[in-house]
Amino acid sequence: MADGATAGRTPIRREIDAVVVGAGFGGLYMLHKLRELGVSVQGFEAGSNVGGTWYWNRYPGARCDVPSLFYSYTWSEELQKDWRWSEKYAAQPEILAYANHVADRFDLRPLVAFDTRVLSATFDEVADRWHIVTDRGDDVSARWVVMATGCLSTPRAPPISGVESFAGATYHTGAWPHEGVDFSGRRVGVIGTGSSGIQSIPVIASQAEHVTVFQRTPNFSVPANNTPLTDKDIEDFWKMYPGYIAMVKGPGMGFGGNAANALAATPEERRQRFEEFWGVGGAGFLAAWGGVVTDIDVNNEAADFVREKIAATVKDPETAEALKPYDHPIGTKRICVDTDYYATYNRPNVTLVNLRKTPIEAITPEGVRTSAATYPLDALVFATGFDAMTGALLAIDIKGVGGADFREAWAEGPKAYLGLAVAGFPNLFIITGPGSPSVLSNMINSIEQHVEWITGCIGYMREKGLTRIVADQAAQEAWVAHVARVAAKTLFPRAASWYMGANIPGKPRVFMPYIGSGYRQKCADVAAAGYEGFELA
Ligand code: N01
Repeated sequence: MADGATAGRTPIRREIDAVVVGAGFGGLYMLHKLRELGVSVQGFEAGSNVGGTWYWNRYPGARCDVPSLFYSYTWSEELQKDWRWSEKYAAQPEILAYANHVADRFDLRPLVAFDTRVLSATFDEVADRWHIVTDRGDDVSARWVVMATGCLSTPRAPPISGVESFAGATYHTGAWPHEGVDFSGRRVGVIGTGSSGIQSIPVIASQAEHVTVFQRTPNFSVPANNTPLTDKDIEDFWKMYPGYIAMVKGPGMGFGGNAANALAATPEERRQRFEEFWGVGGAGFLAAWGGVVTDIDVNNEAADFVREKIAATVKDPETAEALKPYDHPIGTKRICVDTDYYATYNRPNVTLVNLRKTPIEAITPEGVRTSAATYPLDALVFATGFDAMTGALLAIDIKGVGGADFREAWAEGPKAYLGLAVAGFPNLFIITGPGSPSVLSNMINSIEQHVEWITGCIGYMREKGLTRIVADQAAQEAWVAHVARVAAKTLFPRAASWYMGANIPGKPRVFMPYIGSGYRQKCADVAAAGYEGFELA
């Protein structure tokens, strides 16, 4: 189906059982499960097609940092067997093709109104129903609302002075033009060196006349060592599949990491194992030893190891030094996974500008002016990230019981029971919300667990003839405190990361994902106890 197929449609005005907001991996599976349950459901999606994050993030080099075979739904073994990934780490077009394949194969598209942004959701406490209003004039009444709005779906560009005066083209990695961008013969500036910058810079540099990277904070990056997937890889995958399923469906959602005790090993053994994991590549580097994200000494060794790799790769010593991260323990900002990132700085057409030494003063019609120089540019790429985990939810005007304002409820930071539901906002569920493992886990596994839990809950309510479920304030507070306590035992709060909300000026600093163990079991226990911690009516 072509993008924009719902353009010009008539507004939807109907009573329905459930609304699902978002048609990324979370929304697609939620739609499928609700329809299977016999629930009438309407999806809304701001994009012109399915795919969510993979629909929007089309920048050059965009690729998953979870191996493709594990970045696949597990709920249909036939689907899993039919789809053949071509590479260890799939590139964005292939992942988007997979999302489209799922939508077609399970006939999910007719359930979704595309090009439609949900503006508001208002709870009618007499009828126990939500009123959903969209920017296309839809007005839908639904018993349940599921927010499958994504964790990294609200791109953010910093308000640098003069940005609107720039005469060249500007792009954001999180909202990349569908037709692609040809940088041949152009002088390109890239602001930002998180995962998006680190993935896109080598590809842009291979095309552009010159790339100037404006780096404020260096990040740790591990090589992907991406390879094509062979028949043998697929065979091996299926051999270990039952064990993998047992792990992800186990009590902890795969948390626990590698138990290898770094402190019981010699420095040579520790180094040897870091080297092995570096050779394999990918974010799994952090699991080389237990304790990398909890013990600062182990962490320092891992960080030193990566800094040595940077020094060994980047020929210019000043550039190498500027690329070494020192401001946060490794892993406490999302570790980046790259292809040729550090080596790209050996290219004659790439310049690194260290904004810690020479900050940006303004963007001018010609380019970027720092305290030391002006860099003339034809194009400027913002790889400056997202208002993570809360941005998409807070963009919707949500009013709960007694007119409770969702934005006010989260004014001091997000508060959700199990990351799934919010006190004061009945019959509203969040997929991979703050307070759940979410972005610290394999998102596909977490999405499946939430979708299945929500489906079970809605099924239970229908069976019992219940019209309202709402998180209990005390249960929510206890969970939020637990999430914070667990995070405080790790090194994560030491970083000014988007996990902490630190990339958005004024955003409350709260460690948003849940990093404890036993999450899946906890959710199952809550359900088994008749939805303990919820009030049902
Ligand atoms: O965003 P980021 P991202 N002047 O927030 C810089 C996922 N993801 O899009 O750290 C100059 O990490 C900012 O600098 P600083 C993944 O979970 C996954 O790269 O604030 N610079 C930083 O360098 C990831 O973590 C993949 O000092 C400014 C950068 O912009 C998450 O998405 C691929 C600035 C933003 O980095 C977000 O990644 C891509 C300013 N005023 C993304 N403001 C996969 O591999 C901000 N910056 C699956």
